[in-house]
Amino acid sequence: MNPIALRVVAATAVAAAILAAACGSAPAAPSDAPETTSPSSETPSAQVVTDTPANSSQPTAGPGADQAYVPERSIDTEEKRLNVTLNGETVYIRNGSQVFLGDGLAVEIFVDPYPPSTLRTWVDLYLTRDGEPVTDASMGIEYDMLAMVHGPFSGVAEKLGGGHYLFTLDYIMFGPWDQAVTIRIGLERIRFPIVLVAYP
Ligand SMILES: [Cu+2]
Repeated sequence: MNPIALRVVAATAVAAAILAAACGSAPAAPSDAPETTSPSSETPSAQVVTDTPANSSQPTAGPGADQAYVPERSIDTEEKRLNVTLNGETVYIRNGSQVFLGDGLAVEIFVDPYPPSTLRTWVDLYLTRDGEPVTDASMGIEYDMLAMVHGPFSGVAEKLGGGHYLFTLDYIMFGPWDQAVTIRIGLERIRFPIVLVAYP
C-alpha cells in the first residue's frame, strides 16, 4: 500500500485576480503572490493515509485501483472553477465528474449551485469502491479562502445514504475557496484538497 502524497494547489493567476476583484483590493505584485495555505494549521499538506492491513483481502480491480488519478472524461478545459489535487497534480474537473482516490475508491463531486451563484454552497460527494456505493464512511471538511484567512471553517457531511455525503458550506465572500476533505472508512483515512472558485 503506497501512501500517496498530495499537496494543496498553489493559487493560480486567475484565482488571484478573481480574489483581488472579489476582495476589492489591488492585485498583489508577483513577488507578493499569496502563498498557498491549508485550511488546517495542523496539516500543512494534504495526503492520503491508508491504514488498511497489508494482508487485507480487499480486491483491487481495473486500472487506477491502486493510484489516485483523474480520468480524461472528468477533466475540464473550459470553466476551470473546480479542481482537485491528487498525487501532487492539480487538475480542473467538470462538475459532477468522478475522480479516483486509489484502492478502488472513486468519488463523484457535485457542487450545487454551479456555477456557484450564492455564498451558501452544497457539495455532494458520491463515494464508491469498485463501483459499489460506500455507505459506512464519514466525512469532514475544513475550508478557507486561498491566500486569505477568514477561518478555517469546518463541518461534517450529512450522510444521505446510498453512498452520498452532503456538505453545506457557507462562504463569506466570493473568490477561490480551498477545501480539505477527509474521508474515513474504517481504518482508512483519505485526505485531499478541492479548490472551488466561487463567483456568480
Ligand atoms: Cu476573502
